[in-house]
Amino acid sequence: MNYDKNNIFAKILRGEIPCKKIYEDEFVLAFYDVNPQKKIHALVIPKGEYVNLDDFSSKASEKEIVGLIKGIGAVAKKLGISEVAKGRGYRSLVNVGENGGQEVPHLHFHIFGGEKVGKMVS
Ligand code: DGP
Repeated sequence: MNYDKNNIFAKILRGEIPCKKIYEDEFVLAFYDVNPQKKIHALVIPKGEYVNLDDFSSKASEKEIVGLIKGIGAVAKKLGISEVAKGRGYRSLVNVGENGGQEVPHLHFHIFGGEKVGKMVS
């Protein structure tokens, strides 16, 4: 699986284009989606170069895998939507490839919240 270093999220990671940052640590960067589908719509991306979840699950180190999952939890908490933060919950999903509807070829988890998210798949 070839990683395109010029994809938009690679450019955001390098600071070449701006984002509305929510959270950052050693393993992840989280920022608001430019085209929000719900009241709160965030994206959490690993700092490593992974095309999608297949690529990540087969090549990422255990530290990176744990870091990404913990990062998603940290972002939901920071946004005040996690049940840990006494929020009302949220949905996280990841699109993979053509059938999954993935547009940007750098792995990203969507986080939707701030309101009832609705039907799981339309
Ligand atoms: P997906 O279809 O799962 O690949 O979702 C890609 C998401 O990325 C989509 O909801 C819009 C968002 N997006 C695309 N370009 C940018 C950008 O330049 N900045 C930000 N913040 N989000 C972007």
